[in-house]
Amino acid sequence: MRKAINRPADLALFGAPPLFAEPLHVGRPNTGNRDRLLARINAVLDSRRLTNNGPMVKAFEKALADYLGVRHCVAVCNGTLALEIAIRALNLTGEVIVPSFTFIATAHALQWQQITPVFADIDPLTCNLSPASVESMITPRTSGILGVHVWGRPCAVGALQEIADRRGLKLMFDAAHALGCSHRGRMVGNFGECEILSFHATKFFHTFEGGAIVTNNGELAEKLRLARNFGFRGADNVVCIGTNGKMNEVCAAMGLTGLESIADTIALNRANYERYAARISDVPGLLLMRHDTAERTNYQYVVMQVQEEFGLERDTLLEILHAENVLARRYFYPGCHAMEPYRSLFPDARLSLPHTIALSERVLSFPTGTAVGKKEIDAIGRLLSFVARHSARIRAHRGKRAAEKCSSS
Ligand code: T4K
Repeated sequence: MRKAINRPADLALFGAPPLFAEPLHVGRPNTGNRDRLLARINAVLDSRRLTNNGPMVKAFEKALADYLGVRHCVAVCNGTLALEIAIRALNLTGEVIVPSFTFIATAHALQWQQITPVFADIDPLTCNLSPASVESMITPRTSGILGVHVWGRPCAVGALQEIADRRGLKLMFDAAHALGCSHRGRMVGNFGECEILSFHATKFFHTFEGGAIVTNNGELAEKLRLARNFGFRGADNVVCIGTNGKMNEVCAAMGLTGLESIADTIALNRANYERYAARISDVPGLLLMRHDTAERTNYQYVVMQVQEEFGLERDTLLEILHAENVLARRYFYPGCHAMEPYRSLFPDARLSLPHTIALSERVLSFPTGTAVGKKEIDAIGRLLSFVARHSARIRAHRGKRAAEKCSSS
């Protein structure tokens, strides 16, 4: 780690060497106990059972269902496939209401199946679907609501369920961020008709690629199992349309290994989160996303909103951070509605999404997990504090450098 930053010219943005020699990433994978992982992978290789609902997948499904206190877990090859299979198994059609403030997979999983994602706005306090906005978007074509527990903070589950029941809609959740989180004391995974999880490498808990659908509905679970395996019920007997959504044995081995250390991973993320919170507590205009401390949460994302009082726009701060090798991300800018094909299909969607647009322009996710230690977080905290204190000088220095570049070219 380099240098003290005492004046704008010390910033890498202006040509100084970066604060960190190596990039700090969001989403650095955790591997858990490598020896145990390799032992499991060796067992898979020895058994020559590599996929098709083998013993590792079955053991992983059971371990995950136990962890969540949910009856059925159907492991699949990624979170997007989990969404697609669940949407189909629930017979969703026509229009489904989703937030625009989510990863693009949530919307694509609908559109991929010719179902129109209708983007509802978020509540600016929770950053999750606003039940009032959801209600205002319901039309005779609406068949369901797909809530997303963004950054692991559960949606307004009760209010959404009440709307779904009253209006005769199916409710499911994209819980890609929310493994290990609880709502009113109950683990996420137990709400709506079903919930989907992602175990992508960038998640705090991963299976390289992977995902699962969890539900307490046995009939639905049976449909999901058929759908992930081409519709086969036994050899040579296909009873419905299906796809290949299976998780393989090596991915399940990673999952079983990761589950053994999930509490340690969460503890590490929690310590990182609390350290960031302490280091930026007196930085004006940086609002750290908070968690309900009465609930369980996984602390996998360190998310801040860059507000006006910070003195620089979010994207300028992002440039400064990237120059210093702090690879913060703008999850989920600019919102699904502003990306194709939705931008062209629904050019007016933005008119009903003021809170989504405002948040997507302010938000930044910071490196956490094993990508950072105490020293790195302290240095990032000092950098943020310096930038906030000297925002006017940085702006002026930037303007001066841009003018010099112009006149020399
Ligand atoms: N629903 C929601 C709400 C989601 O957030 C997601 C996925 C899904 C559904 C779909 O689940 P999956 O089908 O993906 O299982 C990443 C992930 O690819 C994606 O899984 C995740 N959400 C999304 C929020 O983030 P990118 O395009 O930003 O990833 P990428 O490759 O830029 O990686 C992010 C950072 O992580 C980089 O700085 C590098 C680092 N990294 C990445 C990989 C893949 C590593 O250090 N090692 C790695 O192996 O989408």
